Amino acid sequence: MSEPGPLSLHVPEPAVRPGGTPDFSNVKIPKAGAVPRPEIDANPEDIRDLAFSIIRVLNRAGEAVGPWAGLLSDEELIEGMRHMMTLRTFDARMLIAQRQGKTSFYMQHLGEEAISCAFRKALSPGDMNFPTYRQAGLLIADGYSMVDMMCQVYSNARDPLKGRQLPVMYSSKPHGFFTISGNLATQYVQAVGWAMASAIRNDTKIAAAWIGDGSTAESDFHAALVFASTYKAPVVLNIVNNQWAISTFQGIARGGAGTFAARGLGFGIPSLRVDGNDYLAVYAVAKWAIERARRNLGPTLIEYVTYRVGAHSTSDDPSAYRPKTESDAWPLGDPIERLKNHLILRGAWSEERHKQAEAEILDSVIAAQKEAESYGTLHAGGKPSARDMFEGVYAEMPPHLRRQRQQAGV
Ligand SMILES: Cc1ncc(C[n+]2csc(CCOP(=O)(O)OP(=O)(O)O)c2C)c(N)n1
Ligand SMILES: [Mg+2]
Repeated sequence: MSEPGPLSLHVPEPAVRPGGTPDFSNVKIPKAGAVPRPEIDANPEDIRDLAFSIIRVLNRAGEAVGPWAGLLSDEELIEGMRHMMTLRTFDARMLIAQRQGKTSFYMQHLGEEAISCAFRKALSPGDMNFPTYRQAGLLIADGYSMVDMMCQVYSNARDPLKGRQLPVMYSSKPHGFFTISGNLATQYVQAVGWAMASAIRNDTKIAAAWIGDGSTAESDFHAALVFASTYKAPVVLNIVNNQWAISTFQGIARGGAGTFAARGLGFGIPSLRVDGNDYLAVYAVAKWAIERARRNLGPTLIEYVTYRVGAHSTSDDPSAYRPKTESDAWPLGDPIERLKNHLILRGAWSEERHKQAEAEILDSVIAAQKEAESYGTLHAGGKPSARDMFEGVYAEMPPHLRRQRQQAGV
């Protein structure tokens, strides 16, 4: 054998950079309906393949096919459609509001609407999500007030969080939406801890953890999996793989694992991959995992395969690191278009009804925006009181804060 040469590091690179032709030939997409639906008490060893495939229900023709289909009625699907359209319209209005200086910051969901909207419909009241900034559909699909959401984005006098959180970092206990933390991956340990507490109290409520592809590189993600696996905590561990973590492509955090779902296998956690742009598939897989948790069968890990069509946030310019046309080349399509085609095929929807719904939804979002703006925006109108800064953290305010509050005269 020859002498070994000098060592070198392997640094994964995305397939294409700006100026190149988008290429997703590495994303292997099975036919819709091709992946089996195991019993919810299946032995994790027997369903390892599900971590390397993609569960899909809607085929290219818009039909719902295979063992994961058939769970939702026309009415439920139309409701899901409206939720996704509402989230998209909400995003578009808030993006403009940021450009107009009414808020400092905004984060969109463009292309990822099916995931949070469908997941919420599979949960029960009292269950708790530990979301990231890209799951506002959990609130929209649960009927949370858009006015309150906008007031939070504007940090105005009616902001439920009183200007203490970055815009889009909502919080609503009654809607099962734990306060968003900007520190990525903290959601995972908190969700598993909450789920363990629910089991210790012999309660019936389950938790859902949320994380992005990039954030799975954080140690909190791995620590959470240890606890979920050991104690069989009643938790659904969601990974939203939208291909990018700001300018870093998913291959960096995925590393040598074939898929993000495969991360769960080493922990003996049933791990599934699902088409994140297919409302029916997301709902079906969420339902499966939630039922497992509820029946005390333990955690399930779900990787949603999707694409972040918009910029990471209003502070980001994706043309610096990926081809401008990459989102057009994304092979799993657009979640709203796909559900629309399916509903039309079922005879439950039409182009005209879609246009009408778009107009109605835009009207309701604009009305909510007008109302929210009557309470102020970032630089105009009402603001939370400076006194609020001191409230709501300590049961008993420490002396140094009391002094500061006195100095501020509030
Ligand atoms: C602990 C921590 N590290 C870094 C950041 C800065 N940061 C904010 S979002 C982000 C990218 C996250 O990407 P991903 O997890 O894929 O989620 P996505 O934004 O794609 O939904 C980074 C690095 C942070 N907020 N917290
Ligand atoms: Mg990402």
